[in-house]
Amino acid sequence: MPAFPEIDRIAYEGPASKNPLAYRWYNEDEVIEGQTMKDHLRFAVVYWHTFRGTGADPFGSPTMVRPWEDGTDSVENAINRARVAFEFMEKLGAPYYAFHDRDVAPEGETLAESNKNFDAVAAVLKEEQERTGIKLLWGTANMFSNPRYMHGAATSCNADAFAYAASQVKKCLEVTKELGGENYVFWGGREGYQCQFNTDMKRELDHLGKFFHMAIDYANEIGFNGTFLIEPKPKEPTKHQYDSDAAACINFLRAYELTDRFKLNIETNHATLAGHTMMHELDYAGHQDLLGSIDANTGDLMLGWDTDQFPTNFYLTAEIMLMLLKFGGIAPGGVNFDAKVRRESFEPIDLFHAHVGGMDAFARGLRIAAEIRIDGELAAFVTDRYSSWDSGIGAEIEADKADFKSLEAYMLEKAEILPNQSGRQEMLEHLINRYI
Ligand code: XLS
Ligand code: NI
Ligand code: NI
Repeated sequence: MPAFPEIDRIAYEGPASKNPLAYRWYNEDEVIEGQTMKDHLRFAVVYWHTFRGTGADPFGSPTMVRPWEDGTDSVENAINRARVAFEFMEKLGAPYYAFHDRDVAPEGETLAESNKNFDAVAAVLKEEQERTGIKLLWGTANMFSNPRYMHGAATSCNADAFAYAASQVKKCLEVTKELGGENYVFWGGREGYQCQFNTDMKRELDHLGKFFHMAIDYANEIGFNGTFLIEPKPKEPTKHQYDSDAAACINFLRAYELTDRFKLNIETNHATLAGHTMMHELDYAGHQDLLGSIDANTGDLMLGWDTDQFPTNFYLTAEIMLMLLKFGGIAPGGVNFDAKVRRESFEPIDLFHAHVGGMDAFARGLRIAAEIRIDGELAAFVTDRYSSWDSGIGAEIEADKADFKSLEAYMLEKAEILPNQSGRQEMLEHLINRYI
């Protein structure tokens, strides 16, 4: 029996549609900049918020009404839920999904039992993938919920926690490979500290580097060729997370010689928690050629934690899409909705409203970004702004034909420089609004 009998496949109805369960901007087969919208956006649904989110918060109990759940933590319930998840994604028209090992299958009494549960559900996931053509964007291991990880996983003070985490990642890599996963993510929720007085930071970071090398070695051994992704986040649940932002992650990847195989999965709400915009984080990772995928959500600027809301702001999605287009697209990553419905939006239908709105906001962002690029005014402004580097002394500096002595000689002759150009910030912000 279908879980959403009243919902058909969500259709593209165009900008004039007033149907809330239709796409006004996301027309998956429409070609923009030489590629279909589907291939540009590579939307993914997350299993954890969408199918495991309960609506509980630190002050209140679960609120979500999910008629397909039988209330147990059984494998049978997990399998039934997997069928529901695929019905949902199929009706939405989402080409990808992502999970943590413990979202899809219940944790057992022992590692062996957990692995067995995971295999049983993975077999159904595979069947559903084959039935629907929906693919796995990435897998990841949950190394933050269980109390064994209270001090961290790879960065724990307890070597046994490292060993357990390694075993969990080993299994999750095997399953991700079996399901054709295109990437594998590490979000270091507890890889950080609460108290520096009890922390040997150097030792913890060395262990983290070692852990990632072991992951690469094992992936090579089993023939998993997907990209590894680190997901920056500055805090929550820890006071300080080692993967605090794109720049910190990249520094870590370089220091531990991991850039051959690792890239970043950048999340909007994590960027803002780090005091950056999403655009900043994407630009930083992108120009270092380390942009791998994005977790598409948004925070609430009134709140200081990871609210993981669905993105609806065209301004934000246009900025993100400008960056993705600038760096040649997001594949083999995707636009992954690491976002949850509010606890007051407790009905199953709200899952559709949330995703349809998020996908459409990104589709609109893609259209806006493409128009800005076709018109070329913004790019021309930036090119012109740096034109002093295209000839004369600027070109000499860039071509390594200058040194401090030659620059001094040049300046002594020239005597002074003039502030020759306005930054035109207000004009450009106004220009962007033309397209929104
Ligand atoms: C939490 C993270 C998490 C990762 C996957 O803040 O965003 O959901 O995406 O472990
Ligand atoms: Ni998050
Ligand atoms: Ni995330």
